[in-house]
Amino acid sequence: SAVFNWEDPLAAEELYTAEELAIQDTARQYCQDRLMPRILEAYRNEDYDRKILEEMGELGLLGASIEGYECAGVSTVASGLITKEVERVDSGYRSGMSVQSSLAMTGIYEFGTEEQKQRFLPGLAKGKLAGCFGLTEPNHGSDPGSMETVAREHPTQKGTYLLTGSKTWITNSPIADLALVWAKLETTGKIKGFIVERSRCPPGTFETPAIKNKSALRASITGMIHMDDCPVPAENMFPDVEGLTGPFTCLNSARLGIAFGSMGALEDCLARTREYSLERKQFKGNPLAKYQLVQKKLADAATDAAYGMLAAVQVARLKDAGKATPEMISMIKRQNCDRALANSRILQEVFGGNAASDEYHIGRHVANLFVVQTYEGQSDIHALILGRAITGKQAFV
Ligand code: TGC
Ligand code: FAD
Repeated sequence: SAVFNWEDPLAAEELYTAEELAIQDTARQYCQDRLMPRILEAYRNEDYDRKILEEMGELGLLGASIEGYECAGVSTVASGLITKEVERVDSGYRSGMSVQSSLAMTGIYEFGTEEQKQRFLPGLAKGKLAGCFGLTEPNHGSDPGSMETVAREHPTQKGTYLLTGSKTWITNSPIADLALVWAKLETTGKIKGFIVERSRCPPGTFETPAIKNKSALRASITGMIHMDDCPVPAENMFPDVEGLTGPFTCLNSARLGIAFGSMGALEDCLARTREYSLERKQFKGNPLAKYQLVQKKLADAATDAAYGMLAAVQVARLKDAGKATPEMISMIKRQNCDRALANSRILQEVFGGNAASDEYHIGRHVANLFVVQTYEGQSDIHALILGRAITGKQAFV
């Protein structure tokens, strides 16, 4: 007969294929055996280990849903489960993987020429190359359509563009071998995508200073991109896509991944809080877990995590069937991030003063989840995307 499993209350695992379950196991084992032991020092010292990308590459975890080009070609659910296992350890590790896989690789896969795909995707898939995705600018975050970065044709060298402008809060930029940069063509004002190869940029034209002393996501590396007449060959531009459709197509993939990932972080908070509440005793030797107010916190978190997983799996399946819309992805990105943040913050209370010690991990998840709710479209921006879809009225401007 059926048994209730608090770790998977609505039996989401029933929805996975045998292959997806095996991929989840592989990812979990790697994350718990290899990432978990590193996280405290990495977070304390803001030290992202570049080798992680290669380790993930060896296991086929990068760009996992891409077909060909040395990628694993797994389902969107399997790719989501990988993301979830990484974020169960830390959102920063997931961030480093997401920009590589969902943003840089997806962009090249969806919009690159065959030559671009052959040149860049295998190296990115193996983690030999590190990629980043430059959309956000110092003056334009939620409204990337107003970006100031421009690409102008080289006055004398035909077939070369010169990129000028700054991007900020760019995950992986300080270690990136290539940056997928979005810039407006000077002639048309239309947004185009460029693959900027660091090794081909003359000194002073492409700088990627790190943003230090972050209060969250400290286990990922974040920086700026400054471009000053940075020469990029026309063969490194995506030929056919223009406008925001380019970056937003990549974001659809990354946002769906975050809907899974944030549930990994929440599940970790729940498991740690449950364990702590069973061990910690207050008032006549009773474990905290015996108290009703504590049980309600656990019940709320377990419920939101279970609902969030079912919704993410549903949208991932629809995506593979060609039936997912960007609004569905906005809905689950927003809801899962909001619920993960709100629940983790409440679960944190169960640890009392110990929550202030990083050894208990809960404070790190809470700090990270604030950023996860902010990047890839802050939750209120997703509310406006949904509001526009529901009413037909646009409320951004
Ligand atoms: P809007 O008029 O809505 O659309 C402009 C054009 O884009 C098309 N489009 C989409 N295409 C594919 N997928 C989507 N989700 C799309 N959304 C829009 C649309 O059809 C239109 O095409 P066309 O041909 O008619 O031009 O554009 P808007 O300027 O009004 O946009 C408003 C808004 C709020 C929707 C948008 O700007 C937005 O989503 N803002 C949030 C910005 C954001 O998400 N930035 C993310 C930066 S990357 C990042 O954070 C990585 S962190 C990763 C990590 O470390 O893990
Ligand atoms: P703003 O756009 O200034 O928004 C501030 C607040 O105002 C938000 O709460 C927002 O919801 C609200 N707001 C804005 N407009 C409206 C409106 N019309 N109506 C109501 N409320 C509104 N970007 C990349 O391109 N690549 C990356 O790899 C990347 N990695 C990141 C890593 C980290 C650690 C962080 C913190 C950010 C990263 N980002 C990246 C940037 C991220 O996508 C932006 O921070 C995010 O899109 C929000 O933009 P903003 O910070 O400029 O906030």
